[in-house]
Amino acid sequence: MSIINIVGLGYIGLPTALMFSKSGLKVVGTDYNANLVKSLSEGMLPFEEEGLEDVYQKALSNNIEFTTVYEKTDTYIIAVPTPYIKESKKLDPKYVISAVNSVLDVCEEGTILIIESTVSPGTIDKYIRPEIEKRGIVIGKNVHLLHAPERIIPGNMIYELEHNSRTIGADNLEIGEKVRELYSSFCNSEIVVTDIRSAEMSKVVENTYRDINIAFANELAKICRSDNMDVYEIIRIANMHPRVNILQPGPGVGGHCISVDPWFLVGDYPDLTNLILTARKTNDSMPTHVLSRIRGIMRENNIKDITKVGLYGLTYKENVDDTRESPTLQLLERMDEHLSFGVKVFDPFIKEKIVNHQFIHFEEFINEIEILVLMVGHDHLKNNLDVIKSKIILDTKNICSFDGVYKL
Ligand code: SAJ
Repeated sequence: MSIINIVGLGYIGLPTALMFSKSGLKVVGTDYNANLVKSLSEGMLPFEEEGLEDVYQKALSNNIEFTTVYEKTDTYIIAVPTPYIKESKKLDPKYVISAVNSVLDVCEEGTILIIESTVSPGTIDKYIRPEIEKRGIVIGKNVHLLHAPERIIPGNMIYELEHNSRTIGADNLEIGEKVRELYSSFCNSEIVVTDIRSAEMSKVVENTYRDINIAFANELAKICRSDNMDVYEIIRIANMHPRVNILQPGPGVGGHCISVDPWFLVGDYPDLTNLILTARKTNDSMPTHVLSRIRGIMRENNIKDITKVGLYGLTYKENVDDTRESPTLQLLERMDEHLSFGVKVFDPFIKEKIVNHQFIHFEEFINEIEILVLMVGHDHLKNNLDVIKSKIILDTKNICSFDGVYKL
């Protein structure tokens, strides 16, 4: 193999490109965002991740290239975003389709074309194959099509790229084996080769499983709240059973994966997805549950002014800077719907103002509020527990152990 061209240098494509390059393979990373390409070429990473800087330096010393242009080569990995359409709950494959076409414009005969972007089950058959075939290209001869969905978790990406097992979906086992070998240049765990539809489906099933498990924890939180029981203690004890592993309740489920992928199954199999739909609705109801807890706490403490309430955390989870579908944004949207404006917001990871009444300085934020709602458990907060002690606290992430703290 000559050069691997990774297309899309976002949260998945960039670390993947760096890992291949670190392992000694010749890598070209392509992105249509010229500013991103420029800063990557000048030594600047667009986001932070444990271990990313180190891998980046190694890749730079192995002469990784960043460009806006597609490379003429025989191996491509497409890791462009697959936005989801909020209203229809369906995936929009436009970026994948456009990247596939750009690859087909330049690629060599017999090229290997791997799609890493998460796609809803059936997308490759429905959209990608016809797109290739309408150009008179024979799949399996002129081009080999594969799907290799990623499994890495933001916050621990580099470790997981190396240690998580992977799935390769291929039409042809021999090509699947070849791609398995390619990924084993950095992946030390088992790499399973299967067909493309099973690879698409298993990816979405993994995220759906987690969504359902979190929904169970959230439902338990509501049950325990209604009858004055400690949900954390109950989950802790239940999880001591060797075959029970309940996840943690929280203010909602965000991110571009777990809160999105289950909808693909609901959209495609509406008559067969009662459990999946209920779980989705349960998790989506959590910001409203937090809102009603806030109202109750305001009443109890005789605080009438919503501007005295502050939400800590805007990201979808701890120690990342990604705000997509975040429970705090969902909560703010619901407050707006109820014409309740003025709640204050702070997140140490978000330095630009993206919502109203957002603070950039923590102390200033704390000084302005009476009720502090902990929406995200950033390490920053865990290191500042002394600063928040004097506030009335609603802790949705079970971080504070001091007396008088309200829980979910
Ligand atoms: N959450 C809870 N309770 C929990 C765990 C998570 O409320 O016990 C919430 C988080 O706060 C967050 C949301 O769920 O709002 C999702 O966070 P996450 O850490 O569970 O997952 P993601 O979205 O960062 O990454 C997931 C992972 N999938 C699984 O664990 C099955 C990751 O491995 C995938 O690669 C990623 O989706 C993806 O790209 O699909």
